[in-house]
Amino acid sequence: MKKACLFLFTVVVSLVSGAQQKNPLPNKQQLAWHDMEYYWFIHFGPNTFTDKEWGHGDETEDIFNPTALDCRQWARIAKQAGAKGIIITAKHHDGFCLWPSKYSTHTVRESKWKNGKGDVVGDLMKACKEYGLKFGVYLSPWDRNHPKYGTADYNNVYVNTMTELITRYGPFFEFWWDGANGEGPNGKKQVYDFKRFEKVMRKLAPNTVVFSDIGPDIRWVGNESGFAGTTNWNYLDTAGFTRGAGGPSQDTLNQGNINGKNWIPAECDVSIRPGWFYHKEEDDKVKTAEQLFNLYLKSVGRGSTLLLNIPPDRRGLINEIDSAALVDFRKLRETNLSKPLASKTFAVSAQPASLNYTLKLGKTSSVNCVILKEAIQLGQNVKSFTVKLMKNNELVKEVTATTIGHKRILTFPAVEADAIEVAITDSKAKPVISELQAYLIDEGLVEK
Ligand code: FUL
Repeated sequence: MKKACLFLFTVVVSLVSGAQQKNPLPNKQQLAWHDMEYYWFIHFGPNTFTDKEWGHGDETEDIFNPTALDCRQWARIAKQAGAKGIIITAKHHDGFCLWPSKYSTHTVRESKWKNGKGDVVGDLMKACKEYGLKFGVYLSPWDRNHPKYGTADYNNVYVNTMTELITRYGPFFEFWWDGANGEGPNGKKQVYDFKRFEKVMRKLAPNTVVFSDIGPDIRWVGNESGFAGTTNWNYLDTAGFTRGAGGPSQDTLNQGNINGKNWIPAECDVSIRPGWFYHKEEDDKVKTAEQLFNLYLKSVGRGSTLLLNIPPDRRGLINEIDSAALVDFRKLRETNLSKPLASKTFAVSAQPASLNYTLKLGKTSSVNCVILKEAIQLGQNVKSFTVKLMKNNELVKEVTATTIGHKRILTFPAVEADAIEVAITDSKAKPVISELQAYLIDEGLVEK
């Protein structure tokens, strides 16, 4: 009897721990988000007019007065630039609401712009619809203007504001919770009730992916320079961590946790200019198309997404300098990454037992870029792999790397090859590679 009990106990324990060891999987919304790859952030508000990055919240509303604001121009350029969506700072740390919120007196309604009748969030929502772009919002929990900030009641204000946005302008593809938490007008910091925010969010917007340092759906990549780790797991452990200062180390956010308990992929947020908001003196510091391409390789090409910030200027327009770089960036992606030398898809049911994937180029060609995709709907499993560039069945060059995930773009000095072999050298569980492609890109674009 004792023996039987012990046996049963062992079975139960191994079943439970087996279940815990199972890889978490992305949900439908997260998969759709991974596929977006590249979309925009828009930082706009009083800071645009005061030349600040973090307004104090005491700016007079009249300061917000764009002379030619046109959200359709933003959406048109985003579309032309190949971005898949736009996330706007509906409210930044200064507390100014870009829509006429019922829960604040520091909004577009109190400004001179359109005699207080304007609504930037509403205009952008409509423009995104018109241009077939997804729409999302950033709503800063830190509020340096709201009189209730720093008191328990402010959590009600935040929930009400969030609810107002979701019900008026949703559904959103993504909702951005910034972890920043400083003092408000009464000199106190707020204890954010994120548990409640999350509950309300899930109830009102179950299909919205929610960003914060530690998710629940997407994590911060650990830097604001636009690059993910060369090893980048979509898994993250969040137990014991809080948003903001209590989050995991920046390295952990950059690389994820190989055995993390949750599917919380990294998003690379970065600005096209040094600042998040528009400043005229940064007009000569706009990233070039080549620099943006490099960031694309380091974000999308490392299995993450690229959230590129484009701050409208004081007219309320995307500046000509930025739009020129953005359109050129699209051209670079198109000329370099739309016509592979060879491409092959591998069905889930037709994976080679040896975990060796072959791509024949048809003829000897110069190659300096290989793209791989893992079938992440089944999890992320590749821990390391080797790309072998072959010519006449002889090895010409070997490139090794670690993770793949949604997409991995490897670039290297060009070699002449007629076939590519990819060997998965280590993995968590049986990996599934869904696609393998070879390209020749401009030499100057090869990642340094
Ligand atoms: C940070 C903010 O403090 C910056 O102003 C900016 O909005 C960036 C995207 O997130 O936490």
